[in-house]
Amino acid sequence: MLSRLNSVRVAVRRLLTSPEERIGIAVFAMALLFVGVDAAAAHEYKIGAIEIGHPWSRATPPGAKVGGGYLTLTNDGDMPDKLVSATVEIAGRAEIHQMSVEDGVMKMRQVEGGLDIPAHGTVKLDPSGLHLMFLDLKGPLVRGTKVHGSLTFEKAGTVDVDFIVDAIGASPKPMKHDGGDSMPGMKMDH
Ligand SMILES: [Cu+2]
Repeated sequence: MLSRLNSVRVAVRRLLTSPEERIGIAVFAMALLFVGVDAAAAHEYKIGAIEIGHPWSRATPPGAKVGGGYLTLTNDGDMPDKLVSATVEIAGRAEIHQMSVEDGVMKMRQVEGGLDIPAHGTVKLDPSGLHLMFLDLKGPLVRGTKVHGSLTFEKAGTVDVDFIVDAIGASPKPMKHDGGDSMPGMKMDH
């Protein structure tokens, strides 16, 4: 990565004379670099009419027994489908959870009977709502690694997926949820 940037810098220095121009181009090159990193991190799968966008998880602190799994499910088909189960190698089991806030207390409950994915609809699992809960973790989820797992849909069948492990605090939304047994005020409603 650095060598790529350095080679850009060298090329830029050859072409430009003023420091302002150099800085402007360097900033632009950096921006391109980050876009590149982001695109490389995104990954997706497809089975039947179901597209699975960027399965990811968050690193867990040592000793944690639970973790979360997040992804986007898009149904390109004319028939509704359901996510009925998930597995992940590092956990004893995985459940589909819905998080909600009731009377100021964050609660999680299992989604009974599978998670509906409407025809031509998209369902997002993220740290602030619906998520996969990895239970009985056999080891920590380590940032930068991948965790092998599978998703089973009622109609589309089963597909193997890798969850990319991001930082502990990584979240597309500001709300905190570490899937955690360490989080004050959170009741695990299993
Ligand atoms: Cu949960």
